[in-house]
Amino acid sequence: MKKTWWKESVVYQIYPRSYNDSNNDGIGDIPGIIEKLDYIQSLGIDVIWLCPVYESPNDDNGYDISDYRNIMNEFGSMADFDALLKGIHDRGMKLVMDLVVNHSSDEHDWFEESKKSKDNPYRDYYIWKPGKNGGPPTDWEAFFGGSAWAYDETTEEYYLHLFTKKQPDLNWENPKVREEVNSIIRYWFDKGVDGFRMDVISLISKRPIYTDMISPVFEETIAKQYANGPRIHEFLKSMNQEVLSKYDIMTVGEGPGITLVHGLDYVGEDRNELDMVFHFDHMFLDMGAGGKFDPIPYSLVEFKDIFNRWDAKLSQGNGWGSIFLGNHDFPRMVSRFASDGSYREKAAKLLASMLLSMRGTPYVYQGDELGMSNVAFANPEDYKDIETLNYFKSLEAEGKDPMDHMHNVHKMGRDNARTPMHWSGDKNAGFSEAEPWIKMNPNYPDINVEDQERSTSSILNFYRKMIQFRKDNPTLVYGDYESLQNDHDKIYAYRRWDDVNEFLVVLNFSDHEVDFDPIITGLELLIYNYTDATEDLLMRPWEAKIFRIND
Ligand code: ISL
Ligand code: CA
Repeated sequence: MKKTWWKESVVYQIYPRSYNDSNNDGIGDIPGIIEKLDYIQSLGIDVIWLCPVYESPNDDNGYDISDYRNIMNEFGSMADFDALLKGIHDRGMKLVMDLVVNHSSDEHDWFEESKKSKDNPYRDYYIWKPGKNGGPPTDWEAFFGGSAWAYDETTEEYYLHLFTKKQPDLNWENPKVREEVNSIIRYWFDKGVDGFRMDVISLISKRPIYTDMISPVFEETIAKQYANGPRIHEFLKSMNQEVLSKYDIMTVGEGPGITLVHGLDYVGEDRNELDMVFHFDHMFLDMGAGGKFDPIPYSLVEFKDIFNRWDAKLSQGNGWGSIFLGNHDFPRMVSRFASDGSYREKAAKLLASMLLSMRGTPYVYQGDELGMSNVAFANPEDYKDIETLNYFKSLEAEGKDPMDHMHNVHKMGRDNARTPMHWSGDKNAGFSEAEPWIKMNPNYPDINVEDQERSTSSILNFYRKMIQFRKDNPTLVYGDYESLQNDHDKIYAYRRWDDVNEFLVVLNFSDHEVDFDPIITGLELLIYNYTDATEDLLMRPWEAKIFRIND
């Protein structure tokens, strides 16, 4: 197992639109992030992952890029970006950006050209197919609903878009596309950027024959028809060989459809492809047959089993994992995996205890360090996310009233994680003097940085303590991992150890008091989320304890 900086780092993810608005236009921006670099550094963060800031028409909030080498005007200038990068490096931190190259915006010059004619030099930058029986080439569904094919009148063909129709899929079979991507990567690495999170990178290799969906279960369609295509590893090896390997950088691939079977293929130390991946096995446990907007309760036993199996698989091949429980695409983790009622504070600290004591690089999503929770806007018009807006449209197309289905969006919508950051109890939580691009979560007077800075027992200060604890104990980075009593449906308990330390982490993922017996002696309590915690193992609701085992 090679030791390296990105394995020892704690990553902080910023969704720039919602972080801090420096010029009071209601939209977060890069100068706003610069204003907060001291705060981010004070958490003990090593790496910032910045969601897309490139030119974009914002159909999918920056994940539809129209110019890969220029900064979106709303976010600032290239000079602002250069100042941000310098500010991050001056504080000893690193910057990882978001590489979105499975698709571009339909407003990118390449697509403007490609759709002009069938013999345009850029035609094969995208995936064009003739229709079939008067309809699209296949019955594929897009991630955000509707057909994955859009018809173009000019050339009377369909183009593929696995996401919105303003996000046409790039054709990676075309060596020119692969070279364009290598050149984009070089451009940002030569500016000093320290790595990329690669958006839906598991989807870039398409199967040569386009056949109809083989399964009504969308996750299966993703894994077997959209992701893990025949040339994916060839493309990633080539990208690594030609560009990535020439810089001291980190890469993490976002991998819809990457199941345990494929896990090591992308990140095994001997694979020379990516450093880490985000898989989603634990992020679909609470989705029923109807997908994201069909929420069901999740099982802790299954949740633990997924973490156990991924850890076992990756450590076999000296691969490395990413540990995350939330990001800009999912509901707030304290609401989703824990409890955002009277136990919210305890539950947020319990999740932090897990996130920061597991094997793998932890990813902290902006606001989770405060225990920010889901929002429940009353009106469909308050929602901005294209995925949610398409869900409302699909309901209306079935003659249903979105107002009767708001609970599904309240539970699972992506805007839950996109309401602006809570800096203070002042107007708009100090995010902006102007009306923010999306409504605030009304609970910001109770959940904000300014308040939590003043309280030693706040969630914010618990994150600082846990991050420091992880840094002081490399056992939590490189040590072994083994969970206890896997069939326990309330307690997640596991050991982390190496030849220096042995720790026991005990987390009560329930509203119930649980008398837990780990059958281990010599326990010394080090970290706890109830201020009056004791060394016994009568675990109160959402109680977390981390012990050193002094045998
Ligand atoms: O369906 C999912 C996982 O299988 C969702 O997490 C998500 O839509 C998917 O992972 C793709 O997410 C990424 O690409 C999208 C963009 O909307 C998301 O914000 C981005 O994280 C298209 O670029
Ligand atoms: Ca702004």
